[in-house]
This record gives sequence, C-alpha cells and structure tokens, in this order.
Amino acid sequence: MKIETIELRRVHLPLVRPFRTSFGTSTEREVTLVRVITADAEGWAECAADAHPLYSSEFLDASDLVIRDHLVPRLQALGNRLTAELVAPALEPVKGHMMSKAVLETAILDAQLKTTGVSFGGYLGAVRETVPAGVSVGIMDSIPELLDAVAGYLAEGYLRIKLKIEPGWDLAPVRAVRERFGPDILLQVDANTAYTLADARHLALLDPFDLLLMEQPMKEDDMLGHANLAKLISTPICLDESIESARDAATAITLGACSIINVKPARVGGYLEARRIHDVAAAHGVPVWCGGMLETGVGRAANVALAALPNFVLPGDTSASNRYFAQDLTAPFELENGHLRVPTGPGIGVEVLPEVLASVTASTDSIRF
Ligand code: SMG
Ligand code: MG
Repeated sequence: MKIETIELRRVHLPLVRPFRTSFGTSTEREVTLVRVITADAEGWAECAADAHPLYSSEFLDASDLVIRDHLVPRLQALGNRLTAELVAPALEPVKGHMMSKAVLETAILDAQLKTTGVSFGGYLGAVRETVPAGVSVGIMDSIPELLDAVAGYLAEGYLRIKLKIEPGWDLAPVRAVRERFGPDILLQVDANTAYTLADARHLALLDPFDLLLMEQPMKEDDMLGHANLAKLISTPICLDESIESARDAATAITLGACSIINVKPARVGGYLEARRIHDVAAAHGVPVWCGGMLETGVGRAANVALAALPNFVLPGDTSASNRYFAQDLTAPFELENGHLRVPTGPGIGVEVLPEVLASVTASTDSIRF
C-alpha cells in the first residue's frame, strides 16, 4: 500500500449526559481522528485516548505526539511494503502507547479493506449480522436518578445493564436496580480499579445479587490480587485495564485472575491483537465481550464487527449513537430489538458526514507520507 497523507484531526463532541466513573466525569468526547489517504481509498479510525490520563496512562496530546514523531516514521520506513498486518510488528519497538498504535493500524486496515472490497466483519471472521447491545451507566448523584436512567435504557431495549461503581456507590445502587427491575435483567458492575484486596469482604456482599461479572475491581497491574479476590467472591471477575495483549490474557486466565475478558481493540493495539485475545480466550473456554470508549460511529462500526466473532457471547458496551451524542459523525447506529447491525460495506462500512465533521473539528494536521 502506498500512503500519500496521514491526517490527524481533533474533534469535540458533547455527550448527551455527563458520564461519571470512579476516575472522573466526562461531559464531552474529545477525539483524534486519523485519516489515511492512498491513491485508491481513504481509511478512518479514532483514537480512544481521553484528554486526561485517568483510564490509562495514555492521553490525547501525548498520543498525537507519539503518532507524529515516533510511530508514523516507522511506518514510512516500510515504504510501499506497508500493510495493516505489518503495522504492529513495525511499531513493536516503541513501548506502550497501545491506543496510538491501534488508531494507525485501524485506519490503515480500513484503507486496505476498502481497496479490496472486504468488510471489517468479513476480514475478522464475524459470524453474526447483529450483536446484542448493553449499556454502561455512570455513577449518579442519587439512586432515584439512577433508576430513572436504567428504566429509560431498558425501555429502549438494551439487553444488559452495567453499573459503574466505586467505594460508597456499590451495594446501594446494585440492590436498588435488582429490587426495581428484578432478577431477570442482565446486570454487571465496573469499578475501573477503585478497590483493593482489603475490600474483598465488602465486594463479597455483591455476591447475592447474581451479577454477570465484576469488571476490573483492582489496579491494572494486580493480576495476583485479582486471582486472590476470585477465590473470595462468587461473582465472576472480568478484566479490562489489565489486559493489553494476548499474552496478558493467557497470563490472567492461567493465574485465575479472571474468567471473562472485556476486549477493547484500542487498549490492546488494534483489531488484530483483539482477535488474538478472542482466540486465546476461546481456546480456554473463557467468554469475551466488546468494551467501549465512548466511540463515535467511526470506532463503533469496527467494534460492532469485532463483537460479531463467535466467542463474543456476552452483550458489549456497544450502545446506540444516541446514548452518547445528539449528532454522531456517521449515520447513527440504532437499536433493533436491543441489537446493533454489523456494517457490511467495505472497511468499517460507514462514512463520515463531511458537514458534521467540519462543524466539530478544532484542528487538523496533515503529514505527507
Ligand atoms: O463506550 O459505552 C461506552 C463506555 C463504556 O464504561 C465504558 N467504558 O472502563 O469500560 C470502561 C469504560 C472506559 C471509558 S470511561 C470514559
Ligand atoms: Mg471497564
């Protein structure tokens, strides 16, 4: 593939409601979009990094810099031999920066697949036309406010509810949601690393609520802690932040640190590594589901394709566009009986709406390749 230009474009999209987690509150999604221009096609992807290094060490300004000064030059060195499959090996000497690596690999893969007329789902091995949608519900100021939000999402058709938790907002919201909506709704929690092993006895109080899983209760590097916690509670542990590679997945599974994995392509360097995690987990009989980073339609399209692989057996944080934005960058993803449709067109299978894009763009930087 011969790339002519790589464009980095910073956009700001307001969220329809603030999203509070144990590490902070987001009121808008600030995103760097990467556009890869070749003679034959344009590839698009979005960087999942947030403006602040709170979910992980990555953040947008650093990501733009590492892309420009450290990653793109390594791709340029490949010349016309560059393919999406060679991106990760070429970037491997640069430590970390998985989200920055992921956005480049994904935009290049999109351009490559558009050139050959293959969809993301077709390339990755999707086996479903639609995928079940869950929704991640932020920490709220009060239980009534939370119950209203959950009622609204269930009425829209979401098939699984994830509650963000933190110390002081855990037992009460879970109990209230179970009491109000009953034992049949699929319910899970996500702590984003807010607890320690000293909280094990407290977290075990969630056991009677029959949660699908507890996501990332402790620090990302605490594999052993999670393995120990798994012996002290009956709710299955799912890892998110801890898993940055297929090797991490194998380690976590072997140690007993998790029995379910949240796969986020951005966190693991892209869709190729995400698929390897899917495969490793499947080989161990460990179910996976597709996480989310408040993606626009650009990132959502590829996530939905990934979520259609066979071992994505739990509903993902792949919600409809209107859960996040009044106006998405693409035609909106909409719920159909609680499911999102997997795009079938070439590449990510969705198009960026030029007028919307222009109206939300704060800056653009073009790198001649
Ligand atoms: O994309 O619907 C979404 C957000 C899902 O809860 C979500 N993501 O830890 O899984 C997670 C969080 C990380 C992003 S918080 C800004
Ligand atoms: Mg999470």
